[in-house]
Amino acid sequence: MPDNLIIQGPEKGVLLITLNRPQALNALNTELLGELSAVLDAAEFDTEIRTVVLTGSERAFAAGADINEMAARDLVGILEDPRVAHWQRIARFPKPIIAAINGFALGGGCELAMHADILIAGENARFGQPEINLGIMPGAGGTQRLTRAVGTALAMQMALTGEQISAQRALQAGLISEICPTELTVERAIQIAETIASKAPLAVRLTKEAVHKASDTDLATGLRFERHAFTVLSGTADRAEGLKAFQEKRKPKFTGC
Ligand code: DAK
Repeated sequence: MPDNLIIQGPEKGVLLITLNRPQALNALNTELLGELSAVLDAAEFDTEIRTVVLTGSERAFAAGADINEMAARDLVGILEDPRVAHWQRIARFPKPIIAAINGFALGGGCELAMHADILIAGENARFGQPEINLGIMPGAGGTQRLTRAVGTALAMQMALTGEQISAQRALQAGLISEICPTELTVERAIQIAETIASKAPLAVRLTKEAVHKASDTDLATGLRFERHAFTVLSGTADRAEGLKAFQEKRKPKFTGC
């Protein structure tokens, strides 16, 4: 059992992962990232798990990489940093991840939130890339994913000043898709996750991949991927079931085939 995570479910296709290092505001040390990576390894091939909700506490989603751990690493330690593989593992998880963000999402915490496919936040959420205050810079996508999400102007301001933005500003900028009352953030994320979990899994998987292509490639390549993925789905039993259920005016029963 992981020490730094609370795992609940799967229930109705949703696995709930709660970061649980309250003494350090969920700072992401190697151990925690390793546990998260191992849970996702298992979740990828568990057909009972269709979506993942990732959350922290009301005070902090995560306050960044563990600064004490980072302070102990020299140049070679950074080059051989095992956390890199954990971050890559999170990034290539094929099922949708919904981040339910309350409190601080700073540095690696903001970057972890941006590894999710849907970000929703409580009214008290604060986002920032404060690495510049430590004499470093973002190292897990903060210059790339943030820029794609909110544009160069705001990303540059956040990364160069280290200043935090509110949930309201994050919504306005397109970093998150919804704001909820803080105590309802996780509930709302689970609701979204359950809705997605009720859809045809292969269609969900390919849709996630196709939407990510929009920021990973040029338009022609993205459109080509979309056309191929659409064609692949035409061979699935779930497509036949979805269309038939509509014609028969009933709810579809998807099987993942
Ligand atoms: N690391 C370790 N401990 C932390 C922490 C962190 N990032 N953030 C908070 N804590 C600890 C505090 O030290 C304190 O511990 P005690 O003193 O009680 O033992 C406890 O959590 C409560 O924090 P505070 O007392 O400071 O609480 P406040 O409400 O006053 O302030 C705060 C909350 C979030 C504003 C403040 O704690 C803060 O500024 N924290 C640091 C935020 C930060 O600078 N984050 C960025 C870290 S750098 C990479 C991947 C990722 C990264 C790098 C490389 N590769 C794959 C190569 C990421 C880098 C980063 O994230």
